[in-house]
Amino acid sequence: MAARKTTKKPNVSAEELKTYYREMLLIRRFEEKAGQLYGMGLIGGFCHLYIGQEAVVVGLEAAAEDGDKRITSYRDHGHMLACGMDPGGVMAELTGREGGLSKGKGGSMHMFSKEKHFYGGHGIVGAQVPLGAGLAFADKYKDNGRVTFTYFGDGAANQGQVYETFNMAAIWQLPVVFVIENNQYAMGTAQSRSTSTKDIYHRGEAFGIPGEIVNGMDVLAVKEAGEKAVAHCRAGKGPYILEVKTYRYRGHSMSDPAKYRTREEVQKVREQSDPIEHVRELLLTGKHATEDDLKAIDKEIKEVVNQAAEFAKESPEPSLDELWTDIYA
Ligand SMILES: Cc1ncc(C[n+]2csc(CCOP(=O)(O)OP(=O)(O)O)c2C)c(N)n1
Ligand SMILES: [Mg+2]
Repeated sequence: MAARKTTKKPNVSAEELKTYYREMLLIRRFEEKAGQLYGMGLIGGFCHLYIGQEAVVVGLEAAAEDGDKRITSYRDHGHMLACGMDPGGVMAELTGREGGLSKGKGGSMHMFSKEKHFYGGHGIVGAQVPLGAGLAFADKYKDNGRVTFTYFGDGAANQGQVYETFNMAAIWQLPVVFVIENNQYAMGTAQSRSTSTKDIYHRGEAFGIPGEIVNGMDVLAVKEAGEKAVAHCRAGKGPYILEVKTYRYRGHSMSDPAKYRTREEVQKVREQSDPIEHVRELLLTGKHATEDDLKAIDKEIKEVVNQAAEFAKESPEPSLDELWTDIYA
C-alpha cells in the first residue's frame, strides 16, 4: 500500500476537502458505534465493519452523478452512508427494528434504496458482480447515460462468476465500473495465500477491459481514478476496473479473533496511511481549517451517530404481521 502523501498540493477546494473529511468520519464513527452496540448484544448475526476503507466509497461517490447505481457485498454500511442513506435507518436495521431500512428483516447485509439507487447488500460472496452487470445492462438498454459501481473484494475476485461477468460486460460494452476493494484479506486468508498475483486488475486484460491500481487510502486519488473510469463508461467504451488498495482495520466480522495477522501490522497502517488523518493533515497544513473547525465537525458527526443509535434502540421490534409481507410466495 502506498504511504500517505501530504506534499502534493491537492487540486480541490477547502469545502470539498471538508466534505470528504465529514463523510469519512461519519462512516468511521458509525461503524465504531455499531461495534459497541454489537458488544452490548443489541445487534445479532453477522456484522462486517468498514473501518479503514472509508476513502474508497467516499472518493467514488464524489465521482458519481445523480442516478448512478451502486451494489456491493455484506461489508456495506459505508456504501449506504456515502450515497446518502439515513444513518438512523441503517442502524435500526442492524438492531433488527421496525425503523430499519428493511423493516428489521434484512439486517446488516441486506438493505436497499430505490431513491439512492443502492442495490444491496449481498451476503453471497461475488453474487453482486453479475447483478451489477445486469443493472448496467438495463441502463445501456435505456440509453440513459448512467453508470453502475459494482464493488467486490480481493477474495471474491477469485470466483468464476466474476470472469463470466467480465466477458459479458465486455461483449456488451456495459457502463459498469468494477471496483475491487483489495483490503488484503478474505476472512482470515491473506491475499498472498489465496491469489496467484499481487495485483488483480490486470485480469481484465484477458477480456479487453482496461483498469488500474488506485491508492485507496487517499480519497483524492480515488476520486480522480473514479472520474476517469466513469468518463470511460459514459463515453460508451464499456467497463473499467479499479483495483483499490485498502486495508480493513477490524476483523472480518465481529466474531473474528484476528489470529492471522499481528497487531503491529494493523497499527503500522493506522499510523502511516489512515485515510481520515490524511485529509485532516491536508486541511490543517493547507490552512483550510483550524483544529477548532475540525473539532466542531467531529462533534456534529458524533451527534448524528448518537441520534442514529438512539433511534435504533428505541424503534420497536417488527410486528408479527411483518412475517407475511415482502415475500415472494
Ligand atoms: C459463495 C460464498 N462462499 C463463501 C462465503 C463465506 N465468506 C464470507 S466473506 C468471505 C471472504 C470474502 O473476502 P473478500 O472478497 O476479500 O471481501 P472482504 O470481506 O475482505 O470485504 C467468505 C469466504 C460466502 N459468504 N459466500
Ligand atoms: Mg478482502
